[in-house]
Amino acid sequence: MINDSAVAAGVSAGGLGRAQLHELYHYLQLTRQVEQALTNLYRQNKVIGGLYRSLGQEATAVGAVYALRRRTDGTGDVLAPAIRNLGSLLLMGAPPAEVLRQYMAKGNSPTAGREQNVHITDYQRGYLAPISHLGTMIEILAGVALSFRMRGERRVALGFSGDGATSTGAFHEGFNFAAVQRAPLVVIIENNRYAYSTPIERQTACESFIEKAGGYGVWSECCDGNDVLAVFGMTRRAVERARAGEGAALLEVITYRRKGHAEHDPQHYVPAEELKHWQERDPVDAFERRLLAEGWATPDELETIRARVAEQVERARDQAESSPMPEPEGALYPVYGDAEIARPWTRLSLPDPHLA
Ligand SMILES: Cc1ncc(C[n+]2csc(CCOP(=O)(O)OP(=O)(O)O)c2C)c(N)n1
Ligand SMILES: [Mg+2]
Repeated sequence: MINDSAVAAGVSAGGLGRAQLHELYHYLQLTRQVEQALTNLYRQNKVIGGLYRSLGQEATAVGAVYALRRRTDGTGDVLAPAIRNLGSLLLMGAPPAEVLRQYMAKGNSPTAGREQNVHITDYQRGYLAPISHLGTMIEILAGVALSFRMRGERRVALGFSGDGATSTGAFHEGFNFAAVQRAPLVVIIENNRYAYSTPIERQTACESFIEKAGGYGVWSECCDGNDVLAVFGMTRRAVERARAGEGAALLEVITYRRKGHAEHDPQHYVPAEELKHWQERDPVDAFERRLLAEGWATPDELETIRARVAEQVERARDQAESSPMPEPEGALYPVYGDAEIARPWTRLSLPDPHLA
């Protein structure tokens, strides 16, 4: 079972005011409800490709990205999400309808149907599409963070990595480089216990992933990934250090992947009691209980937020469903960044074999 002793205990509201706490709840609900809409669309064969759920992990994406300097003009912090960080894109400013169009591969989606799910780059909002090869984004982010440092920009790069992705060479090379360069890179290892069907016991001989931080010589912290305020507080500390020139940080959140690797995976390898244990630690329910118990929100206020989100998601879904699929010939360009193409097959100025 999960090593509970690695989970830091005791957090406060982290200096957040009532409106900010409500905003966090809004984004937790938005992430969950957008994903629920996606699940329904997937079952209707309207989602193209796999659907990788973040059910039970929403607090990680939401809490962490809330600690970033989020801008929409290309001057803010930069994020590289992994497949289970849909919520992080919503926080960085992606409208739900745009996200749904992307998952449905619509012609007016950010990649016009060429890419799936969170594989979207937006330099203005500050997020980079993940490269599918695990660990590779840590190398990319090491470069992004180094460029911030070299240009004297007080910006930070934040990357998510699964527990499985930490076992790649790319993860090690990228992170070590950032550590040595004292680049402002914060990496959050999302320990959700599984990589496909491989449990963490077969992924690492360490008790906790942050034990590896000593080997890199960086600052580290671990927290309960299902506690949105703990994730926010931990990430904020790492981001502030990085922004102040104190270098990279390796963070770990303890959470759990409540669904299979993707919707097609019935997760037969998961013991039922393990699922039940984590269902009872649902991050959205836990935050709701906390908001009420501390008097940070009333039941009516929470109901209003949930209803507003439901309405927003329904509008987004209608908009995405009524969007057109891409034109088939659009797949031929712009593949290599060609600005203008007379005929798709002439992009390298080669003789056209069909006309020869
Ligand atoms: C280098 C590499 N090896 C294998 C894969 C196939 N693959 C995609 S996701 C995945 C599991 C990832 O597990 P983890 O990093 O723990 O992330 P999680 O799915 O739990 O969020 C694997 C093995 C890949 N994309 N890249
Ligand atoms: Mg995992």
